[in-house]
Amino acid sequence: MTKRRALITGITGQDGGYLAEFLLSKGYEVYGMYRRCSVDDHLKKIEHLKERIHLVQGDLLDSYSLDKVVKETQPDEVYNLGAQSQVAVSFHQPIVTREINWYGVERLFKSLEENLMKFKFYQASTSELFGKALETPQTEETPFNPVSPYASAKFEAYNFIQRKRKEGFFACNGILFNHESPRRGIEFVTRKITDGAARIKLGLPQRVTGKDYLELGNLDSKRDWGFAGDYVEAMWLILQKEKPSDYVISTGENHSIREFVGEAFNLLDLPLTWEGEGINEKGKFNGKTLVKVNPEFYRPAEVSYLLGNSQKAKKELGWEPKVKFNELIRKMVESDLEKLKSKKF
Ligand code: G4F
Repeated sequence: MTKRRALITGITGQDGGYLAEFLLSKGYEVYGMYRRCSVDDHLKKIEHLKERIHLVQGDLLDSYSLDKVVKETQPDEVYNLGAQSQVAVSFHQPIVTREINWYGVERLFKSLEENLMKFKFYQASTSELFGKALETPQTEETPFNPVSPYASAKFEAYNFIQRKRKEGFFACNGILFNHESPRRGIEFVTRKITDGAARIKLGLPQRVTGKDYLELGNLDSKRDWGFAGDYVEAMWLILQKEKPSDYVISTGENHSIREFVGEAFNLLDLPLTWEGEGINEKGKFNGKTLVKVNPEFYRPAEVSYLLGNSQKAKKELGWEPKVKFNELIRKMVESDLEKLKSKKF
């Protein structure tokens, strides 16, 4: 029997690697698309997969390259994970964000439509679409209220996918809430915290600032954090349904950034006490300041409260998250400690 072929865009990102591993375990032939400029840095992240998947060069900004990738790979299933994924960056680079996160989806879909008879398409949609959420918890029925250029672009892509479905294509949106892991980039708050806390524990300076304390932005915002390894299974399940649809994927539990910080430091036997408010708030251990607020990390428009309800995914896909909040932080903290101890940073 011929193997089913999957094309993953954004193969060098956190989810790309986990999804490739998952699809390999299901017997797929996996093609991972990467951008030329990401070769040096990011391919390291999927070093362990290089012998088992096919790497193809392509860019969501370039239709010519997408045509080539589609013709070469002829996928049965396409997982569009490639994106400018940093919300904060989108405020400074709204145009490139829109080009990749919205028009990039249209370009890729056009290539698929023009070159293939049949394919299934998974679009990485996001809980950022809910923005200043209009109801809690958020479900597939909750109206969107995006507040960042990142979310606006993803909103247009979401609508595009729904239009394609109405035209008869098997196209689905996975509305994934935040999902983290030891492979998360340091630009995101969870990994910044676990790396930063592990450095403090080992007496090492912070990665970017070189300081002996961790600097963060808004400590009050709340996120529904799950484990990326659990969430890639949901992506696959979404494409295995008989009928295409959109699904919220979340844990149903949320926590503030402050709680995440507290738990990470607790795991390292550095229990913090919090003093002050707003930009003057500090996290201290034995009188020493280990965490400070720096308004530089505030966003022009903040999404302050996200909480998902993934009952539809549970009912229709049989999907439920396995890794809980504390376990997720433990995995990340332990991994960072180990990496730093073996100087893999
Ligand atoms: O970790 P974050 O940067 O993730 P964010 O913005 O929620 O977006 C992530 O999840 C989305 C799913 O909902 C994805 F669509 C998106 O691609 C990405 O993966 O920030 C989380 C929260 C924010 O409220 C932010 O203001 O943490 C707050 N925060 C506080 N201090 C910080 C910091 N965020 C970052 N990155 N760095 C800080 O120092």
